[in-house]
Amino acid sequence: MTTRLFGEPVQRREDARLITGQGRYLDDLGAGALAAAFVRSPHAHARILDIDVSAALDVEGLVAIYTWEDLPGALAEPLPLLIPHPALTHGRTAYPLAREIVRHVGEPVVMVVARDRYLAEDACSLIRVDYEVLKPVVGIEEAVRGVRLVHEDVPGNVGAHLVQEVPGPGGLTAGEAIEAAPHTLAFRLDVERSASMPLEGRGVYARWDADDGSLRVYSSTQTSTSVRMAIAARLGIELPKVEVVAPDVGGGFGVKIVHPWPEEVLVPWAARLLNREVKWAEDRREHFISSSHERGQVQHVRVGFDDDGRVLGLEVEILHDHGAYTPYGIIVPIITSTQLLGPYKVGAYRVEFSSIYTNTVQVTPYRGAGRPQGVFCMERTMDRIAAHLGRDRTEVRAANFIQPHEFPYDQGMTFQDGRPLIYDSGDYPEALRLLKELIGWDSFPEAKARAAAGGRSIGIGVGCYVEGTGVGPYEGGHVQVTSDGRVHVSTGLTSQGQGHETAFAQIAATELGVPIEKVSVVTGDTRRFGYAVGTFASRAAVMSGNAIALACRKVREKALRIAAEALEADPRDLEITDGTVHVAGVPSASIPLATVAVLSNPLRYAFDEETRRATQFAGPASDDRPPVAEGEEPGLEGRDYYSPVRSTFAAGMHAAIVETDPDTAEIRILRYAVVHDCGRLINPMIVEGQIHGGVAQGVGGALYEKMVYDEHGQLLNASFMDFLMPYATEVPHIETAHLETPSPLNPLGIKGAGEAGVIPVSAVIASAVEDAEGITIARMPISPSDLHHLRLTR
Ligand code: MCN
Repeated sequence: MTTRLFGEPVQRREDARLITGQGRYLDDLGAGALAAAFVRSPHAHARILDIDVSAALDVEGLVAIYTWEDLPGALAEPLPLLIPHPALTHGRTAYPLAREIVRHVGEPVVMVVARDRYLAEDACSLIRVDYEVLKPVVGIEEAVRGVRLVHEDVPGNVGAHLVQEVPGPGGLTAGEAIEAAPHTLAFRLDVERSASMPLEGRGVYARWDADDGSLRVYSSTQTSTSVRMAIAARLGIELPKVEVVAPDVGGGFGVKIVHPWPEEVLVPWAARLLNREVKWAEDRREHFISSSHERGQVQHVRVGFDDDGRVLGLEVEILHDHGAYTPYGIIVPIITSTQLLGPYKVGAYRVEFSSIYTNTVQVTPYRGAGRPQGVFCMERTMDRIAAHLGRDRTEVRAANFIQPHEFPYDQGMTFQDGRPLIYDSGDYPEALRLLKELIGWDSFPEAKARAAAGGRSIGIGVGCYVEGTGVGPYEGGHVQVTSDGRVHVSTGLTSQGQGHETAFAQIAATELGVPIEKVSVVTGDTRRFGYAVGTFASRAAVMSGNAIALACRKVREKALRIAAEALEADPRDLEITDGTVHVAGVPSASIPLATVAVLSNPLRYAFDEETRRATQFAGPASDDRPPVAEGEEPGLEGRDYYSPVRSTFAAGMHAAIVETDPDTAEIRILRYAVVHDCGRLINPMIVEGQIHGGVAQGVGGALYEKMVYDEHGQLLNASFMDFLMPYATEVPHIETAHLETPSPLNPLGIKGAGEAGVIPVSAVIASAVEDAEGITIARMPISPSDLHHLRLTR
């Protein structure tokens, strides 16, 4: 049995539970609870004139109906703007229930509580809301004309405008560098909207305990501690009286970071008011029209470059479709604009974005959070430079790479928190070499010629990215060894399927020298760990992983101290393997960690004769010292936090070979290769699983997914019948190679991996389809009909 499990492909221990139906998701809880349902706006933009609930009052089993007028105190205020920014001059958030105006189809207007969901929906259908329908603003182009306004007090529909400039050598501006460059290009790119689409939608279930005035809330969330704070503040309950638990969560992919969602405060409020358990579980249509979307951007690019393809100046202007509200600030376009440069150093850079309101579902981060759009922009630029110069696409990329000796590398950008964006480590030339080898880049021209001779058209594409991961401010870990030798690990952030139970157990087992079977892990339960930020931005491994390691080191240090006393040895001579502390090289001089845990608790030792006999070691010292020495605590446990100065930058490169059908224009991915660098790997099998899932979502963004709004602001494809997502049959086999350049920023040397797979896929597929077809692609996704159209206009 080994306890050195860091870096091993340990099978995910949570999977047996999750794939055999033993998981406990939100809707598995609260079987007898009252059900909430919502009347949501059928209009994209309208004034509410009247709400008539009279017909609904006769519904048998109806318990309550609430509109904005019923909401007390802080609950009646707009939902919080979570990440403010000075450039967000006109941030706007929704009310939990619409007040006077609705700004997108799906905005909640009335909450109904009834005996069950059917009755609640029946009552909803009988409520008449009288609207004065206003003309909606749909699409970025219409929004920027500024003729019609989403928010009357937001001129031009511009919520935020931000410019960042990095001068080139000699202080040249990007514009000047482009003018002076031997070659220039200018073009427009479009990326369509998509959305997280977790298998399990959002949901919340609340129990009020009137006896002690406390609230227990279960939420399918990525941020249980923040939901807890929001509920306490909005409902005016003392924080210690509110507990929030994230049960098993069936995917989040970003949409469940937003906090609080209206339902997350309304359902607990109703539970308290009615003194009954209340539950709401989102249905798929609600998820389409009432949660959030992402990606939609228009980008205008101007680039100047030399004969080798080196970028001398780059200007990018981004129009970011923000939907109706900005609860998560402008983090998405900030990420696009600051991380767009990827692994490249360019001469001078100017990026400008405007965050635009439209009468559509709000935009908040979805896996990749702004990076897929940025990578699409930069990688399209690289391909166009290569095409212009007639150079190999990988050569042009290599000519622009930041070199390994140049780290830490400052891109000159300022991130959301005002801090500089500095890449900590990486080896981009080596990653590209590995990728070319893996996909067979250099021999592809022969394969392409052979295919062409046989009447087939195939193409190869490439795309590179970096990703700032492990963002702060902090995360914590608590580790306790109990007298049965078991190790209980808890951290406050939540899990949505990332394999934390396994990876964090691997870290604890390695640090403490115990078998992994002895380690249990709890996440997302404010009863166990109250201080946390949440799971997003590929941060859990870096943040909680390091916090747990640090907490384990505290426990280990204490265990060695106690064991040294019992064994009459020097702690420096001790090591722990397989759950036993022993003197190095003298296996007979040993003491089980379980016994050390017993010795650490004088209460147990003093009162339990059996324990005393079983341990065979001296109890607390018999001299004049108190049983718990000064500065010491009973128990074998430790808590620590990890708080980094800045993010650590993971990186990767993907390549794909596609085949396009000459008749149907169908695009098939024949091969897909990934080289990925997330620093030291805790569990390569989990990381590969994360990459596979990400690539699958990326394939959706590249070939299928878009939100189709009509001119009235109606989402026409708001169901899985109409919104195309890739099935397993459309996801290619993914070949993966890992490169490990440890992060110098954290004790474990790790970088994040959870979003990596999705980020470059659109860029890679565009690159490959272009190569197969000899056309120019400027918009994703690309469907067979899009390709057909491009063929006609080539
Ligand atoms: N890991 C590792 N070695 C590393 C880095 C990570 O073994 N060097 C492991 C981690 O231990 C963890 C997994 O890989 O088990 C992902 O780690 P990390 O990159 O820290 O990402 P998070 O755990 O913070 O997860 C968030 C990330 C994001 S931002 C989205 S969106 C996303 C994703 O993870 N949503 C997911 N992956 C998802 N996977 C599932 N199944 N469901 C989601 O909703």
